[in-house]
Amino acid sequence: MEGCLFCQIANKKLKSEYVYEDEKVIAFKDVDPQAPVHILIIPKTHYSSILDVADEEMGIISHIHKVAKKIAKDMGVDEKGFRLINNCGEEGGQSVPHLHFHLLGGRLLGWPPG
Ligand code: D5M
Repeated sequence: MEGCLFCQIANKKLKSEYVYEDEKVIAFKDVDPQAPVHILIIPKTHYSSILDVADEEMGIISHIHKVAKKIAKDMGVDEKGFRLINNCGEEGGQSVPHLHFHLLGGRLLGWPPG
């Protein structure tokens, strides 16, 4: 989508530190890491949030989880554990309106989140 930051990263008009790519998703390092491993996994198709994903399109969410599992293994955080988070909307803490999942690991993560 025109003007969308993560669409620009997905189509490489804006460069990022990519760690994974396939035909449906792309993953890159978060510019403001909150943990030693902080990766964003996004669909290449623009969805403003999870609320925009139609029931029949939910396969993309399962695919993102599959990719998260692979990245967690590749980055060596699978054994000690990691967190996969989707922030949705203003009170959910979403600041970029293109669906994304945060994969965080490499330290003990607190709960509940702030
Ligand atoms: O998360 C949005 C995340 O996106 C936040 O952790 C910073 C990150 N971000 C913002 N701009 C960039 C670029 N250009 N590269 C990589 N990461 C970026 P949210 O859940 O919406 O608050």
